[in-house]
Order: sequence, then structure tokens, then C-alpha cells
Amino acid sequence: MAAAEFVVVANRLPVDRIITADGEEIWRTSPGGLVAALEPMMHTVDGAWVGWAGLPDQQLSPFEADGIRLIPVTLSESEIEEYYEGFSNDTIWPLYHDVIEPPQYHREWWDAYVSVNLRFAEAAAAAVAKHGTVWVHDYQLQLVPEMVRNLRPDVTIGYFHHIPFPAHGLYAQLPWRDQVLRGLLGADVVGFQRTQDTANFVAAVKRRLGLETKANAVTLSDGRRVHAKAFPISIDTTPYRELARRPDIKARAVEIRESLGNPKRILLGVDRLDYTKGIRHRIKAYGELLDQGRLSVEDATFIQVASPSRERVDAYMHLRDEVELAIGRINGDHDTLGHTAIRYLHQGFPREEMVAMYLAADVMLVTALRDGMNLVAKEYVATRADNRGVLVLSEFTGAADELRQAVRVNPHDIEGVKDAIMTAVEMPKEEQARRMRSLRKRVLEHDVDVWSQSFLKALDDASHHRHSAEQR
Ligand code: GDG
Repeated sequence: MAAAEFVVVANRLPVDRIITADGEEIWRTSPGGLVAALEPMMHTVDGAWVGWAGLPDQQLSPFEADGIRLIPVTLSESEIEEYYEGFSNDTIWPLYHDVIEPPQYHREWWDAYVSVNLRFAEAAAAAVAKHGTVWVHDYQLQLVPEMVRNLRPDVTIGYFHHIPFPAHGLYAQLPWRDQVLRGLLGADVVGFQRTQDTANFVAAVKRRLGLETKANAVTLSDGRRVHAKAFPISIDTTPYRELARRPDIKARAVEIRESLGNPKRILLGVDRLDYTKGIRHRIKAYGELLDQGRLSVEDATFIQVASPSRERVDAYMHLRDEVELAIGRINGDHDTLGHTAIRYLHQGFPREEMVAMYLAADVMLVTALRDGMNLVAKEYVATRADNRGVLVLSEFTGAADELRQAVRVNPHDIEGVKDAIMTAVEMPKEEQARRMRSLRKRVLEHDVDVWSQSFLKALDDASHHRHSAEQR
């Protein structure tokens, strides 16, 4: 395969393996956010994507799917356990989400993380053209920027961090805290969701490595500069707006309401089943409103979509048990033969069905305890061209920095969540419209294209700066 000008490196390749009816194996582009964000660009530049195909021990040669060149990285069964489920999802994920669950620190997991990061870095270094660009994504690959730089000092390197970066008091727990910072500092531009994440990273660099920092630019001992900056990610709004206009999807939204016995209000939560999303807090608040008679099941039915996630990690198994126990109790106490309190769906749905649910929902509940951005909040807003519906949004999400006209909540404050739900349920149409118009303006004007263009512009500036510094 010829060298590529632009190489994306992410844990997962943007494809899923499908076995067709006649037993043939094909790869289909997965509908995930990052593909949607980068796909247009991948078609215009000479690009390649390095990532894992999602199954253990698969030795695959580079191939092409939907016009994107894919370079698979192999992971063994034990690497999936130690690098992915272990260090990425049971050490870094809880630590970076403010220790909502206790992070597990295991030296073997770290060793696997280092060796897998090196494999991704080597694949990227082998794929990228002279003076090309490498864009690394997310917390599974924090060492890759430095490793690529060591292998290929000629290339420009960007890194985008999709999850929060914690305050130093928490970050300092990580036994490999200095190595991770040095890994990230291999990039020319390190992007975060929020300005607070950026500030936390720069503060950690200053305190741990004693490097000079000025206006979020870090100067390394060899004089090289690294720019840290917030680039709040967004969604491709087009499919949401288009689906929301389709008569069959509007009809489906009406059907969803009917199938629930026509409650006066529908509340909706859509999350991966993850302890960061505040699902338990939301259920508790709603359950208490029913217990106290402030709501009845005829007034408000709550649909909770909890898509299966990380099911082999202990904390996720416990969470599932707790959520299902709590929902079972509330439904047992409050359901009638014609109405349910919580319609719980531990399933993934096609996007058409998600949009029909967004259209049916009078109140969207996003009560994450910590969330890098939260795209569900933006998808709901993009869908509501009718300027109806209320977004209840946790102030601990990245989205809260932008979506100022949502009903804001502190999800830890159960009384506050209850009041916010009542405010949303009772909000007059005019106020819904006023708030939704402003939310929509923000999301439609700052879509994923704006996000990727602004990151690439920063990377381009950094690369010019570096090359002119080298020539001086
Ligand atoms: C990480 C960060 C950051 C969920 N269930 C179904 C389904 N989804 C889709 C949603 C949304 C996406 O998955 C979830 O994105 P979020 O942003 O809400 O959360 P994470 O998965 O935790 O994502 C997060 C993001 O990266 C991007 O940087 O915002 O903070 O944690 O698009 O719609 N989609 C379909 N069926 C489902 O059942 N089709």
C-alpha cells in the first residue's frame, strides 16, 4: 500500500464485520460518531485509518471499505482483557471520570497498554507519507503520539481526547502519570472537549514535568512547542434533521406514544449502560416523584434505552444489576395494567428508531455524573425542528458549556433533579420553543464539520510554525 498523507489512529476501525445470508464475510462502515465526523475528510485527502477490527487474534491485511483505506492492528484475547477492558476501561476510564468507580491499577495491564500502543504507533509510522499528518484519537492510545514522533520525527501529530481530563489531585493517583503526559506531549496539538480539561492537562504538565507553559502552549526541553486547546466535538446534524422530517418516522413517534398508553408526557434517557451516565440518579429521582404523587404513570412514562456496553468489566455487571433491580421495584410499585412507569430497553436500536424516540420525547434526560461531551443531548436538539421538547442537562457534561438554554442540573442533588423534571414536564410551549430555538442555533452552527475543520486548522498552523522554526 502506498504511503498516506493523512493517517487516523483510533482504537477501532470504522467498520463492523457482517456475515451475509450466503455466508460471505463483508465489512460495513459502522454508523459511529467518529466515522461520521471524519468520513467526508477521508474521501477528500489521501487518507488511511489504523485500528482494531473488533475481534481477537485476527490477522488481516490492509483493505478498503467504502473508499477508506483500513490498516488493521491485531489484538490477542489477553491484550483485549489487559489493554482494552483492563487499562483503558477499568483504569483510565474511571480515573478520568472523577473516580465515580474506583480505578484498578495493575502493572500487567500497563505493560499490555504500552506494547499495544507501540503496535498502533508502528502501524501509523509505516503508513504515513514523508511530512504527512497523523491524527490519534482517545484515551486508549495516549502513548501513541510520543511513539510516532520517535519513529517519524518528520510528521505532524495531532491527538484528540474524547473524555474528560481530571484535576491534578485525581490524576496524580495514576502510577504511570508522568509516562502518560510524555506520551501525549509527543503531539503538536493536544485537543480536549472543554477548556477545563485543557487547563487540567496543562496544570498536570507543569506540576509533574516542571515544563514551561504559556497560554496553553507547552515548551519542551528541546524547544519544541505543544499546543493544548479545547475543540468541543459535535454531530453531523443532517441525518437527524432529515429523519425528523420523514412522514414514516413522525408516524412512528405517534405510534410509540400510543403503545405506552398515551401518557401526557414521555421522558427519555439514551445512554450506553455506563456508570458515568447517572442512570441510577435519574431513576431514583423519577421513582421518588411517583412515590410522592407529584407524578403518576398516566402523567409521565419514562423510556430508558441502555445500550449494552463493556459487559465483561465487573463494574458494568454490577451497574446492570443495580439498575434492573431499581427499575423492577419502581415498576412493581407503580405500573398499572395500561401504563408502565419505566420502559427499560437494554438494546441497541437503528438510528431511525432513535430519532422516532427523540421526536416522541417531551423531556430528554441527560444526567451524566461526568461526560466528555454527550452527543445524545446534541442529537435530541438537532431532531426537534418543531421547537418542542425540553432538554434536562447535567452541568458535568461538556455539552453544558454550549447548551446554555437547557434546564441545568447537578445530578448528585436528587431534589434538584426532581425539581428539574417537574419544571420540564410543566414548561409552557412558548418557553420550550424559545429555549429550543437557541439550543438548535448553537448545534446547527457548530456541527462536526466545524469541529474537524478547526482541529485540522490548528494542526496546520502548528506544522507551519514547526517547519519555519526548523528552517530558521
Ligand atoms: C464518548 C464520550 C463524547 C447509544 N445507544 C444507541 C446509539 N447510541 C449513540 C448515541 C450517540 C452515541 O451512541 C453515544 O455518544 P455519547 O457522546 O453520548 O457518549 P459515549 O459513547 O460515552 O462517547 C462522550 C463522545 O465520546 C464523542 O467524543 O461525547 O462524552 O464519553 O451518538 O446516539 N445509537 C443507536 N442505537 C442505540 O441504541 N443507533
